[in-house]
Amino acid sequence: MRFPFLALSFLLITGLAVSASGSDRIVVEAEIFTRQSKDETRRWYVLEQDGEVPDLAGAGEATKWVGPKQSAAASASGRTFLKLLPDTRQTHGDKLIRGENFSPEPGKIAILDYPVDFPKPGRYYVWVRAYSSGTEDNGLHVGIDGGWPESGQRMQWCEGKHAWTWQCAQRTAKKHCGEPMQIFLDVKIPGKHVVSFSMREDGFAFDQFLLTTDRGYRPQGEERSVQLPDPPGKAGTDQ
Ligand SMILES: [Ca+2]
Ligand SMILES: [Ca+2]
Repeated sequence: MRFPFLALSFLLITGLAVSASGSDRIVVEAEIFTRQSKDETRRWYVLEQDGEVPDLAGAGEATKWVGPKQSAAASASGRTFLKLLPDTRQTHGDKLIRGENFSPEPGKIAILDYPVDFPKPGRYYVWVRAYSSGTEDNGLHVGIDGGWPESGQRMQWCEGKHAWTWQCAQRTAKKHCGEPMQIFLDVKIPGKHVVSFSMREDGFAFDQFLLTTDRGYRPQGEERSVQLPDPPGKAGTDQ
């Protein structure tokens, strides 16, 4: 599924901020993806405040999957977010089907692509703003340029149920709720790259993501998109 018309919006909404300390921050709305692939069993749907319930094309009862969650749009950035549907595993008691409602491996199901212009090489920590309602809708994978490094696997949320919550933590065998600041992408060559996300658990609700070289940065609330970078020598300016 492609949204070519979103390409321009991407340029308008995606932005880059350069903080006083010289670290970089890139904020992207989840709904401004440029490509979705491997979406036969699960697909990301755009949900908007006061928007229409999307046609799930036979994938399930739209009102059952969407209705209870559409209210989350009221507090999402841009009043719009993505929801991975259908969500057949909502509680631990629901049957776990690998390759359908759960994917321990990254890059297998429901891949979203975002072109991102990295201003410099470095380690970029990946934060995602998610809305989790239970224990089976709070996992995601992130990769870059078609690769899925270990440091992008098993993003995990435990705290912040029923509210949009930023997290940058990796689920590990020792720490199921996630090791903080263990989700990152190493960029060796600056310039354009493609950042991708894929399903770990169905039902995931995805509002924004943020990339930063500042390990100490902590996103709060709706992160504001910022203007595209100024010519070299000038710092970016908040809108
Ligand atoms: Ca689920
Ligand atoms: Ca959003």
